[in-house]
Amino acid sequence: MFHIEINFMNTDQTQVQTQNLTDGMHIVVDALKRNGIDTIYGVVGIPVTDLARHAQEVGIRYIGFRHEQSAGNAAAISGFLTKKPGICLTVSAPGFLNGLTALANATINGFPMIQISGSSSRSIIDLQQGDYEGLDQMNVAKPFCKASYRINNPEDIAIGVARAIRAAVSGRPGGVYLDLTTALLSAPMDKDTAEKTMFTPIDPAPAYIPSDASINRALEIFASAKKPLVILGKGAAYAQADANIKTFIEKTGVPFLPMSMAKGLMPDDHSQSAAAARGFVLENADVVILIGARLNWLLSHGKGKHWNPDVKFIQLDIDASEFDSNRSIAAPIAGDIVSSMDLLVKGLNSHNIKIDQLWIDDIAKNKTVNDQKMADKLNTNPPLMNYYSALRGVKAVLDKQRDYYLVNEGANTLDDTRNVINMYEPRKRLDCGTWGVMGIGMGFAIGAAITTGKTVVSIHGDSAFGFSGMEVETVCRFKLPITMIVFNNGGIYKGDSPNLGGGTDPSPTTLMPDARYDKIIEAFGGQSYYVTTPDELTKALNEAIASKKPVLIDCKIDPSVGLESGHIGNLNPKTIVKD
Ligand code: ADP
Ligand code: TPW
Ligand code: MG
Repeated sequence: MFHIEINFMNTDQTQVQTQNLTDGMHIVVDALKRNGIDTIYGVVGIPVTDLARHAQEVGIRYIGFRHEQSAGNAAAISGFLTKKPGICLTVSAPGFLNGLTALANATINGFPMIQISGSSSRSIIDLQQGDYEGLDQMNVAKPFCKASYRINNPEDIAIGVARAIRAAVSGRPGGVYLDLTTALLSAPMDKDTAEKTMFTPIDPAPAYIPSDASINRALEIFASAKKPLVILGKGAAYAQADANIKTFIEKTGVPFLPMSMAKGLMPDDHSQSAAAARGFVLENADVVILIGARLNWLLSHGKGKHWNPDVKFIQLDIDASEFDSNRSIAAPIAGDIVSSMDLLVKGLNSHNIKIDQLWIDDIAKNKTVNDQKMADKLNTNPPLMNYYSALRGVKAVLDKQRDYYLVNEGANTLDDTRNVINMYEPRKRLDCGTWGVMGIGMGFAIGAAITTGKTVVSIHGDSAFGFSGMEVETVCRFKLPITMIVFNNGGIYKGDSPNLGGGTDPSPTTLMPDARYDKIIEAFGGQSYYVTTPDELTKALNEAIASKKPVLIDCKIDPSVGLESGHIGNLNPKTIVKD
């Protein structure tokens, strides 16, 4: 379909030459396809428009977005769901930079993705002579991803793609940047020679089998515990060791706590879940088994008043440099979680794990008290909905669903939804992750819908939604079964904060209290609802899911009810002078 223009002396020769020629752009698409890439998320323009067209021509799905950050987030979440790198395609400089936030976020979270950007002329960039969208992208990308490569020659394309794939999925997964120069995309190459360069990497994410000694050491410490606890992280969810994790937990009877995106790896209503006794188990556990979870800020670095100071850690991680990052790890298990769990489960036969019934009973008592507190919060009926009464309306619907994905972003909207909405299946909850980043919502929702073909319910705070809200058009253009719920309290955390200077400008946290986000989807032909009561919300959500079409529900929340910074207000700077 695409013709290469080369000026030859005679017409016959031109025909012969072009028949046998291909070019960098076609070779790139060929290499991606042969590596099993079935979808590209992106925004086109010079110099990658034809690349996207040709990808579509050969049967790769191309999902065009309104902003590269959302395309990158979609690619990242598809990587998390499939263990294959999601691909994000962007133009040079500004498009590249727009995608870079998502690439960095993927790297921090351990999601495999490859951002492919076109770039301008090397010689002009290197001498800073002012090329169209000129930027030294490969070097800019380096601190934000696992690896950053540039392909300069068409004969290196297969190698370059293989390197990018390996870097993204091996070890701790993450983001990779792949720079394709305009010169490369137009570089001619003999078809047969190009064909000979093609290959796909063998075993790109090799198993990493832990030593028997590390498994035995861990099981001995586990067997000595009086109050053990398992913490499941999103690395465990990613690894897809679901059956062995279930066996290990159920066979030993050990209580478990899921990190946010590991919810559903074991069902939230499982009798061994200690989620409702989180504070109690962290303060009291004497041995904690971290399965694909880091001791970062989300676990108070394993230190301080939230933790038993004498706790011993067993940690399963594919990245051995993670051990001792915050606390000494008594039993590091360096390996991939599939292999590690397999050996741990086998090792249970030769170790006598017996969990103290008193520990189980104490957790149960603590859970009962907290469950009651939660039920009380959920059962209030304030005149204007608060987060809990609204979530009661959502829970009434989602508790009956299994076959759907939940995307969640915001502050109060994030924390309260996580605590109220149970997950029952692995890798179904997708959220702000390690950085607590706003704006992942629409990209994750679209990425999940495209990757799985399933229904997605995305719950956004009104501020969070604003970061990627224009992707509603993408949802409608691709007719995706996504129901977006905006918890609209007219602000970041709260909608009723004053301007401390007394002027008429809205406060830093104030957004429009009477904004109607439902009107946005109407512009693109989608279905809208505006709800002010839990029952209306339940009805709207039921209808929305049943329709399998794009729906946006604006859910009016009392502007005065949010907590500053949600559940992490303690992380704000402690300024001496209070206004
Ligand atoms: P959470 O936020 O849920 O606590 P983190 O993202 O902090 O989870 O931690 C995930 C950990 O899982 C990372 O340290 C990462 O190296 C590890 N990990 C990811 N995939 C695997 C795997 N297949 N096998 C072992 N460890 C893994
Ligand atoms: C990329 C800082 C954390 S939470 C939040 C912001 C702006 C929005 C909270 O308001 P929302 O939710 O979404 O309406 P709610 O229910 O509490 O009212 N920029 C980025 N990421 C982050 N985390 C911020 C800013 C922030
Ligand atoms: Mg809000």
